[in-house]
Order: sequence, then C-alpha cells, then structure tokens
Amino acid sequence: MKITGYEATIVNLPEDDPLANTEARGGALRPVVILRLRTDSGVEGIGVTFYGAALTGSLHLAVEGLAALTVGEDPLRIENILAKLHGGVGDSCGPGGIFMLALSAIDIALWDIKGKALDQPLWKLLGGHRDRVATYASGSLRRNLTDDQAQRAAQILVQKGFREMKTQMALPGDPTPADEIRRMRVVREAIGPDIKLMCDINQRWRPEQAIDIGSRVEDIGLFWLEDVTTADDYQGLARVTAALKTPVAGGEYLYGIAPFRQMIEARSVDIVMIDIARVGGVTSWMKVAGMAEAFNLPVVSHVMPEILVHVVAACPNGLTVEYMPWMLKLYEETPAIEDGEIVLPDKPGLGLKFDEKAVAAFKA
Ligand code: SMN
Ligand code: MG
Repeated sequence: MKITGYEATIVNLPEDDPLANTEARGGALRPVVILRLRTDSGVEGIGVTFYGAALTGSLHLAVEGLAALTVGEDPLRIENILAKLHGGVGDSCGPGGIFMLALSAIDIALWDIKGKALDQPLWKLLGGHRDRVATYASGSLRRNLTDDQAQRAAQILVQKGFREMKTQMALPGDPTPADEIRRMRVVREAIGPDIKLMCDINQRWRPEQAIDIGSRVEDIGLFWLEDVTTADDYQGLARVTAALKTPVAGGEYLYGIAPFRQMIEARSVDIVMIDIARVGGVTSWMKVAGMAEAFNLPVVSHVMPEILVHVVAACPNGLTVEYMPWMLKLYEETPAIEDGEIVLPDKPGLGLKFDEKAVAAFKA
C-alpha cells in the first residue's frame, strides 16, 4: 500500500454553542485545517489540526509541505513516516509550534488509513479497553456569562443528559475571590450534587491565588481544577497540587511527548490532559497515556471528541472525553451520547466522513 496524494483545506467554522445555545462570540469564525491522505488502494485517511488563528495560512502550508513527504510511503509504517517528517525539516524547527500541529494532522490520517485498511475501528486497534466512555459538556459555561446565564446553561446541559460538565473561573474584570466562589456555587446549585463539575482557569492565576481560591471551593466538590497557572511552571503547579484536595489537571499546552516527563516527574498534576494537535497525533497521545499510566495517573482528552473518543477508550487509564462540539459540523455523523456516555463507533478507522456540503460551505 502506498500514499498517492493529499489535499489540505482551510475551513472556517462558526463559533457557536450547540450544547446550551449560549451567546457565543457573535459571527466569530474558528479556522481549522482538514487533510485527506489518499492511497493506491482507494482508502482515504482524514486528519484535522488547528490553533492557527492568524497563522492558519502557514499551518495549511505546513500540512501540505509535510504531506508531500509522505507520497510514495507505506501508510501502515507510521513511525517510519514520522521519522521521515522529522528528518524532512532537518529536525531544526521541531519539536514544537506549527511543525507539530501539522505533523499531527498527518499522523491522525495515517491511523485512519490503518483502521480502514485493517477494517477495524481505531479504538480497538489501540487497545480497546472500553466500548463506552464518560464525557463532559464543554464550551457552554464560559467565564464571560452572567451568573443567571451560567445557571440556565448548566440546567440545559443537565436536561440534555450530561452527567459531567466544565465551567471556568478567573472571571473577566477584576473579580475578588468571593466573586469566583459565588459563580461556582451558582453552577453547583443549578446542577445538584451528583453531576461531575470541572473548572478551567486557562493559566490565569498565580500559584498562591490558585491555592487561596482552590482551597475555598473545596466544599463545592470539583472533579478537577484545570491549568490553574502558567502551563510550564511545573514547580508552581506542584505546589498547588500538593496543597489542594481537589485534583489538578493540566497538559493541554504541552508540545511533543518529552515535556510530559518533566510535568509528571515534578508531580505537577493529578490528571494528565493531552492535546492531540500539540502532542503529535494519535501515536504520541498513546505514548503519553502510557507514561501517565506508569505514574498511576489518569489521562483525559482536549477538544475534538469525535476523534479523541478513540484514544481515551483505548487505554486503561482513560478517564473522560471533553465533549467540545466545535468541529462536529465537519462530519456526516459523529459518535452518539447515551446515558451521558459516548458510544464507540463500529466503523473502521476514525469512523468519520467529512460532510462535503458543510466543507464546501465553510471553505475559506
Ligand atoms: C480550550 C483551550 C483552547 C482551545 C479550546 C479549548 C480549553 C479547554 O482550555 O480545555 O476546553
Ligand atoms: Mg483547558
């Protein structure tokens, strides 16, 4: 089997909130790069990457540049191709930035090809630990909502059957710790005691703030506090993690596999979050999951649930999938949620097909 061609396309998706219909940033667009990798057997693999914003054009070119290096290669030899891609840039611009984001799209497409070629869904190829997986609603309970809006949105998510959901602290403006705590109580009261509630700080606190506010919300029962301070302040994170009973999650900002070693060895987090675009695709996601398993730590996904459901379900320490619905529109069909859990697809590879009408409509 040989790779014969590729097509990378920029697609601008609307920034909406299909889960709770809260007012998202009106008219804002989220650019993503989609990839099709073609083979001589007729099997086509698909990949996705993003985070480009103003650099989306460069990311698109980077995907094309790396995809060109895969033509003629055997798509089932994924590590061999990844080594060629690293070599293709002389290893001089890796392991971070646009190179890694572009490489991830290719790695995802290669795994999709492998699944289709072997007629197996990806989650089974990667380990197949479970066929349903916990998931949490994300993207609705944002920090810029009013307390009333957050309360209503949280209730909508519960009515829709979500058993887990994520909100945010580090409220806009100049909030006092009391403001932050009030918001958490509003959301907790809206959803009741049994729903798992996560809270993302998106790196906006200093470690001492995280310990102060984090310790004042312990009685609210958060499932985790995420990215409480600058993502590469491993020692600062470790202080917060040691000080709080609430589990601390982090890792979505790390590029490649090696920084996870530093973060985990420093005991910076209780829950390891792995971003598939930054880590280097499916191959690297699974390597970090194995590293975390050796430290008795669970792993969780970041965005793109339609793809990440495979890796979280595959490994024994996969905890829950972030149901961030940003890219669902790209596909004809995405995995169903039943009783608050995502049901793993039976279709081979990723089990996803681009919705060609949507791709044409949103194409940049
Ligand atoms: C997040 C960050 C960047 C893009 C999407 C989402 C956020 C999350 O940190 O964890 O959902
Ligand atoms: Mg986050």
